[in-house]
Amino acid sequence: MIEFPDNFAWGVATASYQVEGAVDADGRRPSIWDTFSHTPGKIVADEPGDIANDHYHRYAEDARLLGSLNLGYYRFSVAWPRVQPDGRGPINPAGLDFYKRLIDALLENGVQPWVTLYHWDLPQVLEDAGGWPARDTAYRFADYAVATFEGLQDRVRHWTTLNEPWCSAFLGYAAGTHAPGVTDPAASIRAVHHLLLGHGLAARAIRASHPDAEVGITLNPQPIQPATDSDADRDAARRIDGLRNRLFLDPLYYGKYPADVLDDLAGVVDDSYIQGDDEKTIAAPLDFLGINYYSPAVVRQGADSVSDAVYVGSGDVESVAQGLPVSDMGWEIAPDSLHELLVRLYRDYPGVPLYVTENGIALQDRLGADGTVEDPERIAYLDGHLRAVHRAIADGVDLRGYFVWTFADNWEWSFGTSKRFGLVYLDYPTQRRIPKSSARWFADVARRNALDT
Ligand code: IFM
Repeated sequence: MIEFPDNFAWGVATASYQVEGAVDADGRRPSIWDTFSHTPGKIVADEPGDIANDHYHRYAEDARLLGSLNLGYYRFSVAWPRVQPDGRGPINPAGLDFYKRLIDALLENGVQPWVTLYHWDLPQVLEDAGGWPARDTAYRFADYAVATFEGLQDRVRHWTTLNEPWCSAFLGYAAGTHAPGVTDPAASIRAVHHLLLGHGLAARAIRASHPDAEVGITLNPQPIQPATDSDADRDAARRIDGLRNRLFLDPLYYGKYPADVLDDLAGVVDDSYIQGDDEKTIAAPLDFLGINYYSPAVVRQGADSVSDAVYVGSGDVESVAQGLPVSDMGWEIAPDSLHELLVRLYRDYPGVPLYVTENGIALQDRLGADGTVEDPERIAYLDGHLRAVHRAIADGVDLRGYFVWTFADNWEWSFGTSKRFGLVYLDYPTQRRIPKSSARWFADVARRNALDT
């Protein structure tokens, strides 16, 4: 048996806009994702997230199902436009009450809540006022985060400020494939800074008032390798590792942006957006770092003008497929790279406990005629990645938990409901939840705290 440490956290993760639906309920106002998903051509089949898993109304059933899967934790996010619909000012008690009901239902079923304060659903009014490229949004986030924390802290120990700020900044403001759909490289870099500043302000304020709370952030760092040993490819890997990983990790851990990355970005944006003690504020002490891992990248200096829109300021860098098996997202499956990533992170950024806060695979799952969903490829994927996690722990990484993305199939951003990541199958026409074979497998792993050898 491959045993995990005592008290290892087993869980699943979701995000508000991907599951809740009920977009007009109880005072909620639009987020950038409501606007984006209602813009023709942005989402597969033009399918917005208005209903998604209708979790807003079905949370009690979901909490029971989560409990039946032996899960210690449910990681979910709070919708800012539900709790503070105008992006500033008073809290909407009806919005906050939803999360109180959800948390109480989880606790009744033996599941601990793990709250993410921001998983991409910025109130549209704040985007209209400049969005993340505007400095004021950092302060608006901190106010919202503290108010939400105050409202729920009696029931919740673990708090994640932001989920994957790389996506918010680079997919949202550089590539434009995520809300708000902007394609302005300079804006994306300012967005990075204000997201991190918002994190730092919020984390400091929460810690100051409640030293017992566990406060961290979730990033989606990626192992980046050069396609060849050439100087050009190695420099491409340095630049992309800088943008994807060090641009976030260095200020969070060491209170300083990496000088080489700021140099790379000099032609994109001047650094006047970094003011006073901002970098120190960002480096608020972390109780944990969450890591969302799906796939590594191999990059090379591209020919002509081939470049990826998220590789801001990097010129003609492109990622190169390695010919590995891929998920239904087209993402290459490489569990060893998770081990490599965890070991590298804990070496370069030691001292803070790590959690894998997302890992999982999209597959073309089918509901069988007998009413079951068999997904052996997902079991193999999770098994392989859990072995990589276990090896990292054996190698000395202080890794304390693992969360599957995701609980039930849900609304996968620009892919709508066309991608299925869940342990539980969502039959959208009936909203029936049907645990897949991977759900039973994962429940058993969580119960035993171990994998078979
Ligand atoms: O669905 C997303 C989630 O919202 C953030 N991390 C990656 C998942 C799969 O794309």
